[in-house]
Amino acid sequence: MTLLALREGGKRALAAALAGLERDPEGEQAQALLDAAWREPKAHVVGVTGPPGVGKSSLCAALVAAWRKAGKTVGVIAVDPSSKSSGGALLGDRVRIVHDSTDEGSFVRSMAARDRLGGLADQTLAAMVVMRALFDRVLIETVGVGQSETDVAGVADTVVFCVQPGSGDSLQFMKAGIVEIPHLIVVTKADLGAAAERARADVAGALSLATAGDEWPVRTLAVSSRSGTGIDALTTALEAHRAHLSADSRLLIARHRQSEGWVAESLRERFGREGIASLARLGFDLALPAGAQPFLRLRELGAVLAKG
Ligand SMILES: Nc1nc2c(ncn2[C@@H]2O[C@H](COP(=O)(O)OP(=O)(O)O)[C@@H](O)[C@H]2O)c(=O)[nH]1
Ligand SMILES: [Mg+2]
Repeated sequence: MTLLALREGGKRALAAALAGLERDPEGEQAQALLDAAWREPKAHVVGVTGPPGVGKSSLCAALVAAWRKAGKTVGVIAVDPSSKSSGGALLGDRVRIVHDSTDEGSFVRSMAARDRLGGLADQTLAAMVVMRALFDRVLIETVGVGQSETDVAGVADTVVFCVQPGSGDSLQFMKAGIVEIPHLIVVTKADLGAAAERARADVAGALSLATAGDEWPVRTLAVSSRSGTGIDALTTALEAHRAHLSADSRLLIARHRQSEGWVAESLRERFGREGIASLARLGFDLALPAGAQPFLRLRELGAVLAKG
């Protein structure tokens, strides 16, 4: 399916294209679509992460509603935390984003995390790239277990980390440098009262000097998806980060780094460390030339390694 056909075919066409990508990700059609979509990024890609039950799905639903009201189109990728080894849903958590399925301007795709190390489904990147070429905003919900928070940083422009009032654990991880510092920290369930504001102040205090790379001071907000409190402030903060990224080519640089990391990781998964080492011997390196397309690059380097 071509990008043009996708633009004209609406949600049905998109669902079919994503199914095709999952079925045969290496196929010629899939690769052509990915290359084309890669060249035409449109959306601001926002990753929403945090532990199960913190309120990510509810927050995504609230963001979709807010953006739709503002006339933006939104694609959502919800990564299902269930895995083969846990045999189903983790802590009873299922990805559930309540939205209007008849709305042509929003689209929700659920994906199983499978057992990929790090927690983000393999197909997430491909789906993100396609949806990024179609919508104004792309949201990626992923459960934060262990290191998987850092994983969403590999696909999102802006990372929102959700913290529940009264739980200091996730914050400890960040302070200890176990997970990367997100761009925005959202204390959820602000309708629960003073605990939320206290949690927000605690987080803000603890991270007062923290920056999420490229000089972006981390912002903390208290939000209630239930009452709607703080949702406007959140969309405003997201726009502010988007504007920050747009300046000085930061967005281009960040996306380039993400692609480079993704190509390296994919090659490592397929060919192991020895494979990577032999690339150097053959005179190739993992650095992605400026402007190079990651899917194409992966095919090229993969072909080199497959030949041996
Ligand atoms: N009081 C309150 N409860 C919320 C809010 N957002 C989510 N919840 C509840 O928290 C639970 C987990 O929400 P969910 O969005 O599924 O969390 P997820 O597992 O992080 O995606 C559900 O029972 C929600 O109803 C909120 O803003 N206020
Ligand atoms: Mg959820």
